[in-house]
Amino acid sequence: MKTIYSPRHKGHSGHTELAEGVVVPGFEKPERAEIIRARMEETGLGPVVAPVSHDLARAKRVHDAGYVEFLGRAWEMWRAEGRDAPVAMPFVFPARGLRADVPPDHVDGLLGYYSFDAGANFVAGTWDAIQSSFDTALTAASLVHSGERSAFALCRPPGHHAGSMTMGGYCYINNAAVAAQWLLDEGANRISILDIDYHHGNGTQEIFYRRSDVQLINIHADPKEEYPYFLGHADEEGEGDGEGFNHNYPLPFGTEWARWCEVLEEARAKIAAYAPDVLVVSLGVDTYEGDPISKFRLQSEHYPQIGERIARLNLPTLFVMEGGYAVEAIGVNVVGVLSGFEGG
Ligand code: Q9C
Ligand code: ZN
Repeated sequence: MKTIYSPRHKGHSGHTELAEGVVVPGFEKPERAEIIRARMEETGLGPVVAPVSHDLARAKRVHDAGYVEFLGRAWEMWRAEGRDAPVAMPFVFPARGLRADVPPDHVDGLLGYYSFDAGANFVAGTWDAIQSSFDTALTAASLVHSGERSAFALCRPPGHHAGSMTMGGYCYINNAAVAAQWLLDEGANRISILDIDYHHGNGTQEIFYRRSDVQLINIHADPKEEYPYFLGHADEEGEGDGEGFNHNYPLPFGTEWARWCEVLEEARAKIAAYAPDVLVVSLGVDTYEGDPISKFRLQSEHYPQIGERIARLNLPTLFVMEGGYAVEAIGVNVVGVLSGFEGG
């Protein structure tokens, strides 16, 4: 299996986040992708190749055009305010009772207008990293489109929390959604997205909620007790044309392999019944017992079994990197899924 990877992700570094009332260094840091790439090379899973540049029009197929353009301007607008602060972050949001239909002019207003939380911040290299992550997803998608059984998009920053016009949860462009739409635009009829990140993929759900050409299955921590809190309940089944094509499996804190795997089997049955042309896996390994921000209890030995079960669907499969923050184990766990898929 080929891995698509760009060192340009490293420009997105030195940013911070709010955690438990304190501004701390971002958990979503460059070491994550570097440790995965090192493990890839060490295990000889397959070649690691650079992405090809793609037109941002492909991102605007699932995102608001003004949103994508703001992502490209946010850092220069921040600097134009004469600020020395090395991190641009939002602090005011159009929540209930406020107007969400008029984009403000000021960068502070725009950062909040296009965010659902304060978790997608900008430093000087963030936009370049976002673009490289987008290119990585689409380059991997084109490999699968041209007949490869699978490909791995080592995207950073991740994407599944990013909605049609909202960033958050370390995500800006929704790489998996952009890849799914690209595959449809290139001739696929149906795509399934299996999101196995610990957190609900609220952005992907929002983007495809009214559509029947993308089936979305999410296995994640129950939003009643875990981030993103405001989407991911079991009764969200899609609307309009999309009714019946969205499946959420919220699970409690402390979920272990036995239960998680039962749910994966339900998900596999749903995917097999839908019979997609391509399966896109939003691959997060923050389900790991050692993850610093998560509360499931999967162990490293379980990740190859996930890959092996996904392979049994016998579908062209695109893996897109999402979360996973136990940096010392992230390489073993991600490469575990991919090598399990390839048959050990
Ligand atoms: N400081 C992904 O896994 N909340 N995003 C963190 C701990 C945000 C996770 C709280 C978690 C976002 C792609
Ligand atoms: Zn996550």
